Amino acid sequence: MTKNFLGTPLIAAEHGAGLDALTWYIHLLMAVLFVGWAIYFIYVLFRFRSTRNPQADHIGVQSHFSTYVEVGVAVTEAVLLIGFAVPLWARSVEKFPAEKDSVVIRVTGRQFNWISRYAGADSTFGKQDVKFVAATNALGVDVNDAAAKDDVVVMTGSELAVPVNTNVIIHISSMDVIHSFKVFPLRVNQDAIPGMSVPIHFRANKVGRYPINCAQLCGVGHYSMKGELKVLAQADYESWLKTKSGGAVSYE
Ligand SMILES: [Cu+2]
Repeated sequence: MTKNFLGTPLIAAEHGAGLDALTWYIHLLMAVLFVGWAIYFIYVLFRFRSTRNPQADHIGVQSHFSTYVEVGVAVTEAVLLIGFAVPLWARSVEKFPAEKDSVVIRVTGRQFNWISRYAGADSTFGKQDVKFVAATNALGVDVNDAAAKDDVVVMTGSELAVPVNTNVIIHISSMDVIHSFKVFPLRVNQDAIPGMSVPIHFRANKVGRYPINCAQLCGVGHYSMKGELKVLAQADYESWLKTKSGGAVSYE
């Protein structure tokens, strides 16, 4: 599919084109069924009108045409499901890249913003435990853990950055109610559920700034729970990360 007939948003991730193509094929099948049924309905109204058929026909339809059409529709649906939907799900949702070859981020939703946390230079996240949660330590990070020292936490602005053409894994969680992390151009959407950490993955292929939306009605401030995901060139990503850490972490 080259033309975007459905007017879906810009695609900025590798798996996006396959997803949009499947959506387009399903719409196409539904359009064919809709038009087919409408034509059949009008034909039947005309063909079996009472003036032409004063007596009911007890034998009914002799031809096998409808059976062939039904089999055709079933085969098309099977091809869409087995040939497109299942492989797409397996590739885009199930098949995760290795963490060592990916940028790994933890994103936590709360009423009403997103907090992102990066592992820093050592690629290891500092330990977290609910017992460390305090007014100055919303994520419950163990500040005595050596691995926590270089972690980067972006608390304000619901801001997130990832490098382009790189595998990204985001572990999504929530601090209070159910939120949902949605970035249309990256074709990712995952509920943020308290007590759970659910990973998603993607590979962004277009540099840009894309809106993060909360896709679950999560309270009175839901409308304001939007952020920005920046897809940056590798060098820009590294300098962005530096501006955020400043070599130290503040867990306010
Ligand atoms: Cu929300």
